[in-house]
Amino acid sequence: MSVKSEQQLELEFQQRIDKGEVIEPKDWMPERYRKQLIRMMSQHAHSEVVGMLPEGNWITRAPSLRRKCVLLAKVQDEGGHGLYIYSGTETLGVSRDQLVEELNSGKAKYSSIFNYPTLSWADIGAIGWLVDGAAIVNQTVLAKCSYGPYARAMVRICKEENFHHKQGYEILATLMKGNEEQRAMAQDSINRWWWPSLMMFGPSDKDSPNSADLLRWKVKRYSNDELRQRFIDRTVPQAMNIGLTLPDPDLKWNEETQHYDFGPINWEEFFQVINGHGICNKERLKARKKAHSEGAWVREAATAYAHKKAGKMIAA
Ligand code: FAQ
Repeated sequence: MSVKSEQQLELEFQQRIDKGEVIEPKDWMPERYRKQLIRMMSQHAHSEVVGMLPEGNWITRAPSLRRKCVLLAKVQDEGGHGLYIYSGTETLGVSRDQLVEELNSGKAKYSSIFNYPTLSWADIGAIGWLVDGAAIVNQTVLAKCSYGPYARAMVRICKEENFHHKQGYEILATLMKGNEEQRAMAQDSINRWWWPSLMMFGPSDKDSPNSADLLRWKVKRYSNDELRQRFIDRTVPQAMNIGLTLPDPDLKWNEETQHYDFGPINWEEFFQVINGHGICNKERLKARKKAHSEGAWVREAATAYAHKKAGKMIAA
């Protein structure tokens, strides 16, 4: 029996990708593909979990029982998304403990957006509308990515994110129908969240070191800039509908390109945030570490229970 060379395996792998086949955990894959997926998926899982913090901050202060129930459900959904994606990442041969350790030690990245503070109730609307809105644009495409477990996790996650998106928009639409102070609160929130939401799509294509590999392997189907543009085109009319002004004087419809033109993004701010120097980076990490150590007894109890159950099954 002839043994295939690494080069031959890579060639066949790329042919499978080009034909649109889905790669499953037990299939052969290049080590770089596996590593890129672990990097991207674990960052995504961490983002879902850290993303619970800015909204969790408002659960006790939601303005009505209905708002409180909806927000509680949303925050729980985000925790669930983290779990699906951690489980998906584990299929690549890395343990969740290892990934969590990387997050808690400050080594791993998570989305820049969650390093901004939630200063008012309107920020909960802005997160649902803009942050979940951006996440949907990105994740709808990831639901067709080449790695099966990640793609399948995205299908369910996108359904839930759509509900999050609508609840955020509804919060803002309600505030915009309210008094002057409520409208000002909504506008102030959009002024603060618009630009960081655009940064969620990552650096511009020319500064994105991972995109070439990810596009070739059909993990990404569109570039960072293409998805950012898609989000802007979709979001501007929604802002107009409820009377919000997006804080960009250069934003205007371009008949020729059939897209909205927009002003320059502050990439210096983006790189500061992803390198640990955003407004809330330290606070977020501290909160995650505290939650992890306070949850130790739950993990120990679950492990003890699992061992006991396994022992009984062996004995039976
Ligand atoms: N924040 O070469 P690229 C959510 C890093 S989920 C932090 O372009 P890539 C749900 C990047 O990791 C939001 N770091 O990277 C929710 C890389 O660093 P590395 C999360 C960022 O991977 C809603 C370096 O910059 N979604 O919101 C960011 O090709 C509401 C160079 O960048 C996902 O993770 C950033 N924004 O493209 C939860 C989706 N952008 O690792 C709660 C999956 C870039 O080389 C409440 N991920 N970096 O040291 C992706 O689609 C991609 O990973 C991108 C980045 C597009 C984020």
